[in-house]
Amino acid sequence: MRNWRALVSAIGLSLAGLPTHAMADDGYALWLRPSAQSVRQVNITRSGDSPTLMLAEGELRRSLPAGTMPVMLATAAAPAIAAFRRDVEGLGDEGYLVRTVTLNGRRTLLIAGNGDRGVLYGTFALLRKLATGGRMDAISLRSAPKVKLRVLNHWDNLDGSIERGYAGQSLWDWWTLPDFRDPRYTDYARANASIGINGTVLNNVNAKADSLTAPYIAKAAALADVFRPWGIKVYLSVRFSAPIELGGLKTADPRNPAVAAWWKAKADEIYRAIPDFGGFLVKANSEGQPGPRDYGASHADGANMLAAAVRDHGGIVMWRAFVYAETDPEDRAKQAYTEFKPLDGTFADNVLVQVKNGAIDFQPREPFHPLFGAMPRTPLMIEFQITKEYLGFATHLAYLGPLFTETLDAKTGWKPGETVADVVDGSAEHHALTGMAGVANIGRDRDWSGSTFNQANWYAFGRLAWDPDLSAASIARAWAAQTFGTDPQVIDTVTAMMMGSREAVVDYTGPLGLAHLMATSHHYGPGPWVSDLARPEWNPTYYHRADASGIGFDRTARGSDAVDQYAPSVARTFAKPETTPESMLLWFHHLPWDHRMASGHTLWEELVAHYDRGVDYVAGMQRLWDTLRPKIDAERWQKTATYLTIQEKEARWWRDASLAYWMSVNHRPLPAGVRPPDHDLSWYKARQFPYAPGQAH
Ligand code: GCV
Repeated sequence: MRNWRALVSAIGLSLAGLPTHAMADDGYALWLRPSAQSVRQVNITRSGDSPTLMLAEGELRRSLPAGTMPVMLATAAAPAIAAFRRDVEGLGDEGYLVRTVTLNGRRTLLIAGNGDRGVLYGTFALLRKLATGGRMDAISLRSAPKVKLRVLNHWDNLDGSIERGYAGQSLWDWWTLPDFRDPRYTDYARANASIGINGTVLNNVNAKADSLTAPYIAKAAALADVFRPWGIKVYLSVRFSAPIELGGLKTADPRNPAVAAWWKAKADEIYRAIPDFGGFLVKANSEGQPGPRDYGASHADGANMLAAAVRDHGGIVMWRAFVYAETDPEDRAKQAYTEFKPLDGTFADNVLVQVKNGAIDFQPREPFHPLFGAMPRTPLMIEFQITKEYLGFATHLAYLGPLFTETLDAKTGWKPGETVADVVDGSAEHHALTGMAGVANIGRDRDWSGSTFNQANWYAFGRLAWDPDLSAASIARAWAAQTFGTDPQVIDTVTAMMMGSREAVVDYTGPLGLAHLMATSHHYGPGPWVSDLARPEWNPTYYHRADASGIGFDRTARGSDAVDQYAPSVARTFAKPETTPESMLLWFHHLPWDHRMASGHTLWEELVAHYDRGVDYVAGMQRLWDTLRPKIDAERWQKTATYLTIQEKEARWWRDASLAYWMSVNHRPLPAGVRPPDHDLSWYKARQFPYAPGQAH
C-alpha cells in the first residue's frame, strides 16, 4: 500500500510539472470547458432545494470566477424576486431570464425561470455566453424554447450495438442496469441539458419487444432517474407486434379491444416505474417492421390506439412517416406523402407525426419533405440524422448545421412566407405540441461522437431544436469558442472549415441533386453501379437513372410527378430545369449530359468540376487545420489531422469511383486537364467491407 501511494503521488507531482500545452485532451469534456474540479468562492443563493436547482448551483460554482457578484437562482414564485415576476412571464416552464438586478440593495446576477428547468437552462446560457467572450456585467439573456420536444433518437440495440453508430458501443450498458448507474449517464444528461435537449428515446426504432418486459422497464427507469434532474424525459421505441410476442395475443390489430387493453396495461406498468415517462416512438410498416397496415388498419388507427394507452399519464406518441412498401411501384420519394396526407386531421391530439427532413433518407442533400405544410391539422415533428450514415461516418468532417438550416429555412409555399421551421415550431398552425428529433451520434468512444467535430453536430441539433431560427454560422462560432477557446484565429479558422464542409461531402459523393449512390447495406463508400438488389428502390441505379443520353430522376409531370406533392408555387419552381436550383437539378430532372448549366459548362463538365471541388475542399481544410497546430491541444489536433487524411483519401475514392462509373455509362472523356481516376471501374466495384461499422442486424 505504501508503495502504491508513493507511486500515485510521484505521478501526480510529475504531471503537475508538465507545461499545459503538452496535456492531453481526449474530448470527453465536449463543449463544457473549462470546469474546475473544486468549487469556487461565489455567493450563490437558491430559491429552493430541488435537485435541478442544486445542479445549476454546482455548475456555477465550478465555472464562475471567484469574486463574481452575488448570484440568485430563483423560480418566479420565490418572494425574493417578486419585483421581477413580470419579466419572467411568457417564458413558459423552460424559458429563462439572466440579468443583473438590484436585490436587497446589492447588484446581483439573477437567473430566473418559471420552473427549475428554466433556471438550469439559464445557467448554461450564462456559461455559454461567458465561454464565448461575454462579460458578466453586461449579461442580459432572455429566451424560451420554440420547440417543445427536443429529443435524441438512439438507434441503440439491446446487445450494445448501434445501428448507424460510428462512435463505439451503446452508452447504455443494459446488462449492468439497473443496479450500476455509470457516472457517464450523468455526464450525458448534463451535456444534453447544456444545449436544451429534453428527451431521449433509448432504443432503436427497429425495436425488439424485449424492451417492454419488466426487467428492461426497470433498466429504463434507472436511466430516467439519472436524467430527471437534468430535465430529460425517457421515451421508448416500441415494436408494434409486441402484444403477440409478449402478450400471447393472436393479433396486433389496433382495432382489436384486447390489443388496446394490452397496450394500456403495458403503459400503466411503465408509468408505475417511470412516472414522467415521455411516451412511444414507432416505426411501423417500414423496412420490414410490423404495423397496422398488416391488418388493413391505417397509421392513424395504430397511432391513436397507442396514444390512448399513454394519454391519461400525459404521454405522447411519435409516429414515423418514414414508410415505403416493398409492393409499391410508386416513386419512393412520393410514398410517405401518399400514405399520410389523407390522414391529416385524424390523429389524436397527443400524437406527432415524425417526418424525416427529406423524402428519401437523410441523403447529403435532399429537398425538404413535401409533407411539411401539407398536413396543417397534424403536428409534424422533424427528424434529422446527426450520425453521419451518408456523410462519411465518424471520420469525415461534415458540419451539419447548414444541412439542418437549409431544410428549416425552406419555404413550403403553402402560406405566404411559411417555412419548414414555422411548421415544426407550431407557429404556422398554432399547434402546442411540437418537436424535433435527431438520430444520435453518441457512443462509448471517449470523445462521445467519434471525433471532436462530430460533437458540433450534436451541439447544433440541440441549439436549433431550442431555436430553429438560429444561423448555422453563429452556432459554429459558439461551438468553436466553447470547444477550443476564444482565440479569434481559432474561431475564424474552425468556422470557415466547418461552414463549407457539408457541401464538400455533397460534391464528392453526389452533386447536383444526385442521391443514394452509396454501397449496399453498410453504406460505406460509393456504389453507383449497384443494380441487382431485390427491391428496385434499394438500387442506386433507380435513383440516378444514368444512361448514354443523360442522368437524373424525372420527378416532373412527365415522370413520377413527385413535384405535384409540393405547394403550387414550389411545384412550379421544381417543374422546370431552368427554375430548379442547380443543387437539386438531378433530383427532379433527367437531363442530357450536354445540358447547358448557368456557368456555360455542360452538365457533364459541371458534374466533374463538383467532384474536384469537393476533394479540393478537404485539402483546404487540411491546410487550415495545420495553421492551428500551435493553438490546439496535441491530442485533439492530431486525431483531427489524421481523420482529415482519411477523409481526403476517401473523397478521392468517391470521386474516382463515381467518375469511372459515369464514364462507363456516358462514354465521354474527362474534360481537358482533369485527373483520371486512379483505377479502372472493376477495381472500385471489387471493394468489399464486410465489417464496416453501424450495420443493421
Ligand atoms: C433504423 C435507413 C437506415 C436504417 C434505419 C432507417 C430508418 O434506411 O439505413 O438503418 O433504420 O433508415 O430510419 O428507420
